Amino acid sequence: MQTIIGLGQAGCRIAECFKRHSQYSVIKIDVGLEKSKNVFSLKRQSSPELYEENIPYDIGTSLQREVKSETLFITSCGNISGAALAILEKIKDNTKISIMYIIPQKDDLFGDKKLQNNLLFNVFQEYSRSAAIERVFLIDNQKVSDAAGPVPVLKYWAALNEMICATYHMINVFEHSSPVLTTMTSRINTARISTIGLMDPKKNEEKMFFSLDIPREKNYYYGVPKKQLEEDLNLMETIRLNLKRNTDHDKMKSTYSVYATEYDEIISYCEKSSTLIQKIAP
Ligand SMILES: Nc1nc2c(ncn2[C@@H]2O[C@H](COP(=O)(O)OP(=O)(O)OP(=O)(O)O)[C@@H](O)[C@H]2O)c(=O)[nH]1
Ligand SMILES: [Mg+2]
Repeated sequence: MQTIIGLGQAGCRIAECFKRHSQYSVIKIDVGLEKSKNVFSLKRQSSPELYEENIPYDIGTSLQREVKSETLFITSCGNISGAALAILEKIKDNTKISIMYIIPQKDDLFGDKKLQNNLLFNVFQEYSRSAAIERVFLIDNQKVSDAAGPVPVLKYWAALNEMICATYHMINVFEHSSPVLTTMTSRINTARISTIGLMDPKKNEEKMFFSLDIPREKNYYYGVPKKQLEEDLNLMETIRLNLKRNTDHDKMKSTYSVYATEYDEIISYCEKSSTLIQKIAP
């Protein structure tokens, strides 16, 4: 079982989506939440710094008790994200941490949020490069929105959050199942700055959730209906062609894995990882 910790509005809402799947234990931290098991309410503060200075003592001991062996910590860069590093510090000896960092759209980045984004975007990448955390997944709301296509205003965040959760979850499920075919070997240990996304196998179109510069490793996951695995004569060639087209430099390691599913249609996802610190788009 894996722990999902959501901090702030974006973090908590995405974390909430994971409750649907029995593999996860979900913890939420924000202001104005009704306190219950695995829900922690912080006092509202006026700046990220004040959140950092005012972490209640008991939250550390509770989190240490609750976290499982692996944790995905989800946050964006609102004021409350000032508490992120202090919270991570408290649980780092109790669980293996990965971070999912949500980057707001450009028109939503100003004032404290912009400063906080500059800080967290870099710090989380430095943490993962130095192996203080397992991995950081960079997720750009604009890219997720592009992948989702047109959505009614009232369903906007819900649609993005569902897509982020489903993509992470499916890759996670595939990683923990046996492929019928794979070219995957052990991962490149230094490529820990990652992103995830969807793949349209027919059009050979990737919809990644962050535009990762110079990926070192790309892993494609294909979930194929059983019947198609038995009968489709072209699938193998399509998958290999996709891989070939998407390998854009010599040092890049591209792999694919094929899994049997009970779905009616083929589904596919991609995870990319880089060794290099990414820059904020100008
Ligand atoms: N993907 C996604 N992004 C969101 C959601 N809600 C807000 N955001 C983005 O996250 C950024 C940070 O805002 P919030 O998550 O609301 O901030 P917060 O973490 O609650 O922090 P405060 O400033 O203390 O309220 C916003 O500027 C939005 O761009 C959501 O439900 N899903
Ligand atoms: Mg908030």
